[in-house]
Amino acid sequence: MKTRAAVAFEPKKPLEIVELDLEGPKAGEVLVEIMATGICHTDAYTLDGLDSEGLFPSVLGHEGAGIVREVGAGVTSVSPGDHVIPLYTPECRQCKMCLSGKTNLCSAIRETQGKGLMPDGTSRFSYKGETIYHYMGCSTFSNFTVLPEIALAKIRTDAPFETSCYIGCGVTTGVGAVVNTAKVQPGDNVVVFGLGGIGLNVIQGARMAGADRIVGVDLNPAKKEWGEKFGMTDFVNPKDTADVVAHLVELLDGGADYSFDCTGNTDVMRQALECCHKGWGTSIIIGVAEAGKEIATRPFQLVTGRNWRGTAFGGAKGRTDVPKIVDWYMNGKIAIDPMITHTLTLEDINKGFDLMHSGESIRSVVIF
Ligand code: NAD
Ligand code: DAO
Ligand code: ZN
Repeated sequence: MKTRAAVAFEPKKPLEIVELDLEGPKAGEVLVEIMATGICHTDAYTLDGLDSEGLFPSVLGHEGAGIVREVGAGVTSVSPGDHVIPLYTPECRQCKMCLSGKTNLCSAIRETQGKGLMPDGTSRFSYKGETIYHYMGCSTFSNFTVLPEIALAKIRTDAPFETSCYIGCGVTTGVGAVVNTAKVQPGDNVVVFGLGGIGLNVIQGARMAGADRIVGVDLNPAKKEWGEKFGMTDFVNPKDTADVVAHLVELLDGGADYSFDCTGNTDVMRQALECCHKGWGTSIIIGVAEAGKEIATRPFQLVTGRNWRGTAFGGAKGRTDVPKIVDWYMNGKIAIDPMITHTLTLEDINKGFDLMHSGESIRSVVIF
């Protein structure tokens, strides 16, 4: 079949809207009509050539919601007409990682997914006979896409596509980092670095978990108002203080119980670790740093009881947890609508990247 898609032909170039050829689903695969997709910082990072796994030409996008249109042989967990959210972190429930009970990093299709291919080692997308790669196993910047069954969360049919697509990455990553990875408890003090599409979801996750002080840190003063909407109690602009770490340690009487890096900047990651409380504070890295970047701190920071951890997709097991997060949204436990600042057509998708880079948007969503 044919599908309209925004294709990343080369790094650092705008996406091009073209009609691609799309092969139907093979065994264990599913054809999904994408109804809406968010544009995440990680798409921009790959498009900018900063991702060591980035492949071109490819169909980017990993934050979608849509409807199952066709299933391949042997697919049992979804049927045509089901509403689904694609999962860049699948959940096979059979591999060593899934069965460990210790991680959400399913390994079932990891090798081929990282190479931009379906589990059989081929791509379903092509353009004028040339292979176009999949991205993060999702490729939601295409009106139709093919995914492995284990990479689809079936969700309730009354959830709007244009907002629930955000649960495919930003919401789950931020809220999940708080509840699954950090396991923030009522009364804990939290510091969030970077109040974008991820950081604001960390803030609302911390509020939901009953955190006491929720301190937001951002270079952009406009983010103060944004953080406050979702439960931030204090705002710090690093430009206004000579030593942001010392300031945070003082503000929180010794430091944060939990801190979160939502910037991808390795200098900020160090600040996030070092603003943690001696003896127990834990810093969670969410941001994805540029290829080749390394983190540093004095080892004594860890000797004296601070902990450094990271999280992918908020530690969520997608097929199990994503439908629950959709329920939280539909029941009003978490907010999504105010974070969708812009809706665009596919033809205008490059504007979504511009809005992100200028700091004007929290989330832009493309509606097909
Ligand atoms: P974003 O661009 O919307 O937000 C980043 C925010 O950080 C902005 O508000 C910016 O002003 C602020 N910032 C930049 N430099 C700063 C600094 N030095 N100090 C304080 N604030 C600073 O990005 P996003 O969509 O929220 O994504 C955040 C990061 O999370 C990215 O690196 C993205 O790739 C990553 N991410 C990780 C996962 C995961 O599973 N681990 C999932 C999605 C996104
Ligand atoms: O299992 O080795 C692995 C890697 C899994 C990749 C998980 C994604 C990491 C987060 C990237 C940002 C998502 C938008
Ligand atoms: Zn698995």
